[in-house]
Amino acid sequence: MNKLLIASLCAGLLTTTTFNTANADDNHGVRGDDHAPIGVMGDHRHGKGEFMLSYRFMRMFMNGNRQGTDNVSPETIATTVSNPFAPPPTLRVVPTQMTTDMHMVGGMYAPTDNVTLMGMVSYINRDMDHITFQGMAGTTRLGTFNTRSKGLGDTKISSLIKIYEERNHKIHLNAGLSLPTADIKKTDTVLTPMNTTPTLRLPYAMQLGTGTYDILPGITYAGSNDKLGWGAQYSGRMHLGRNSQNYSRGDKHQLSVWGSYALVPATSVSLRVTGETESKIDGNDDQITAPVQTANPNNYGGKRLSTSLGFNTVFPTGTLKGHRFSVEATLPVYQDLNGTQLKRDKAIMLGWSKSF
Ligand SMILES: [Cu+2]
Repeated sequence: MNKLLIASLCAGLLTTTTFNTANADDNHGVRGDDHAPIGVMGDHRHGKGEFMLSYRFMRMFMNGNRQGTDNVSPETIATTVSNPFAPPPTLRVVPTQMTTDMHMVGGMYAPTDNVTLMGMVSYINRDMDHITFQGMAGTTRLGTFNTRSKGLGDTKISSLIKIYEERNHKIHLNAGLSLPTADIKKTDTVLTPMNTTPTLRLPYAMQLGTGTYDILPGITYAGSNDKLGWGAQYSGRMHLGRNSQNYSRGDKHQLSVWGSYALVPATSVSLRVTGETESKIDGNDDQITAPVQTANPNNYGGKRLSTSLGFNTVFPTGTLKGHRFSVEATLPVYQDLNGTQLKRDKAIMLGWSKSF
């Protein structure tokens, strides 16, 4: 993963230093920092009649467990955390790590200078490793197993509406809706403490969407001068009612603040800090009852702070003219998690986009 980031950075630096950068400012829209770091969604608008196509790939890792801000071992969880679906009295299956891959294809179109419309579909691949402890009590490990789910994610549509714009400062509203196009009834085979391997509905964390229509409000500010760019975005996700399985994922609020420096006009590096809060799940799916932390709606959400290093380049000339390549690597700084949960580890996002 680190090699991938370094390779992307080197490739970007190499290509941009070969360009004659003196003319780059003549070519409207080729600044690297015209876009926010790739992890920020709905960060920029387009001019009337302009289209943009984009592809993003994100890989997120989770590793090890935490209660609040304290790390906790699988043995401690298996012997001390009570199981709401008892018996057994405590949790006997403990997740140890998770990888989520997300492919996102997006389109943008500006019917007027004041409004840009945006849509995004995604394909998600989740993979979680677990330890199963033997029987009703104790710390004897029976074995390990892995569950997987993959498929279409929820679909997002939104409008970016201009509030204010002058040469160096832009503000717009983000008004979005998430459509429940993802499957929330995924199943897989598990290893139980009794050494059986039934196929069960997977816990909430392994499902591919929320199952609800969600509103996605936000406001975005972006500023720039000669070499520097900066910006901030609030974005939220509020769930409308409960889904077909009688629960609602926790509402989310996120604030990102970033700054960027243009190495040459077409290429910028960025630093971003993101804080977010997420509530626990409301209600429950009565098909999800295994003795594992992820089956308990209270073991979701919390407060998180992360920092991201990014790179953004758009080719000003040549056969790749107008093609933008971006990468952003994220590390968690602080995580205060509700109940008992896997904690986030590093994440990386790669992106391509092209305006027409
Ligand atoms: Cu765009």
